[in-house]
Amino acid sequence: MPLPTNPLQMVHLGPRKKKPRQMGASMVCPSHDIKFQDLVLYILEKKMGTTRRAFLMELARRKGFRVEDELSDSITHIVAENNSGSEVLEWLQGQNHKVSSQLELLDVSWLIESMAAGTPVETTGKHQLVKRDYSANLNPELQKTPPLVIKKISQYACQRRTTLNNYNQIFTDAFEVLAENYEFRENEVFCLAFMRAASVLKSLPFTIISMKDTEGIPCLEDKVKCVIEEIIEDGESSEVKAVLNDERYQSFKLFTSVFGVGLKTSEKWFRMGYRTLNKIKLDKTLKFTPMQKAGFLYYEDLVSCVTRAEAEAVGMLVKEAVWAFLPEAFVTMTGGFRRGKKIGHDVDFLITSPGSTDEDEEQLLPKVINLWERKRVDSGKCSQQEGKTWKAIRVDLVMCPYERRAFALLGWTGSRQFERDLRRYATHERKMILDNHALYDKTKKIFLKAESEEEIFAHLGLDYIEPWERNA
Ligand code: DCP
Ligand code: MG
Repeated sequence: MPLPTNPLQMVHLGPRKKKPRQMGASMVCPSHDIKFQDLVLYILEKKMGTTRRAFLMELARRKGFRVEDELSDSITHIVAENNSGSEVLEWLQGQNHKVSSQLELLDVSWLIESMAAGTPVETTGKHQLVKRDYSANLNPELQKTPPLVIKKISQYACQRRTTLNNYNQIFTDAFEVLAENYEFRENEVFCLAFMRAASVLKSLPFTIISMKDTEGIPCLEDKVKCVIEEIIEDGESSEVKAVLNDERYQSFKLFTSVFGVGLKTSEKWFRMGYRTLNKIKLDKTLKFTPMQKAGFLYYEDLVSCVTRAEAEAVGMLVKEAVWAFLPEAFVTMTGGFRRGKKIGHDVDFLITSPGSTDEDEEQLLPKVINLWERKRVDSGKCSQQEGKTWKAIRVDLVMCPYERRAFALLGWTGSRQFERDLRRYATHERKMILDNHALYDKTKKIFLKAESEEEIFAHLGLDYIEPWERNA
């Protein structure tokens, strides 16, 4: 262990077991056994202060951590307090320190939790100031400089890589509540502003901890920044709190949780004075659509999320049914599950078959539904709910002509914000029209063909974004 250069590191913190001591050139240094050989820690003094740094270094060493005084290539973990990822990266750049993809930049909470646990705890998004794989994602030529200086964040979700690892959930959850409330109030402009803001923050490789971190980030309007500022200062947003307590918001949230119920119906029920589902179900004067009837009947099943295992099981049933009519068909799970989500509100499938006729395509879904309907009746699994051994799950089936499968796959994989921005990008940046069926070049006046999603991105002049990076 290198000798401490700072005498404050000698600070004794209460009673301690006698340990063999090591003699230094001019001072006595307490020596501690290193229990965790793979980790080499460096604690950043910036914004933490000398005294606290010395205190934490001593404590960590006593707990068996190897803590270095100086920055060097052997450091594996850098621990900082009150610093954002961008600040730490900037500081490291100033020190001419190479940031490898293996280096962990962590908040002090990780060290404190690890010391409490007596062992290094797993580093997760809540500890990581910078996504660890971030520099590995970059062009190796660019890796020598810290990543944040290089990448300008695009206003388009289709030019950002957004995995499920969200470092700013505290903000994005708040924005999503506000966006939803604006949607319920049919204020599209504000709704979109908060959805875009949530989307851009989900793509950041660090957690925002000060307003300085928001500099250079697109899609953050003043209204949005006010909410960020309040959350940084108070840990919560008063506006979000008010919305969550708002009667209209609560009622709309409840009503739209019924399958088949949208804004129009919610508005009607709310104006009729309804606040609970039970009263609505009992109102004989209300007419429900077949979807709403199913929504009420299977309410509990449908509000509980679909797991991946359930989605896979449904996939087998879909394939079995589809192949009964079109043995050549490809059945692909799309939507959130294709993006790597562990749960979903439904399961989405895209079905396509080489050589299928228009008639085949038109008839497939009715045939599949009909087959399932017959099976359901035969098995007696009608609407009886008592002691039931099955679960109702929403399934979205999309059938498309084989030549259009790439467009359909791209369109049905989502996320919604990613799709919105793909279209917006095509229109505004390329003078093209993109939808779930085709891509039209308005300048050349031709439809552009594509056999794969990669080809569509290439037509649009975009870098390819993998499905799991489309969680915008
Ligand atoms: N989609 C679309 N237009 C629609 C509905 C959906 O383009 N009117 C696309 C974008 C969605 C995808 O299809 O991401 C699947 O829709 P879902 O509503 O099922 O959304 P997700 O699968 O992304 O999320 P969840 O996990 O809630 O099902
Ligand atoms: Mg879905």
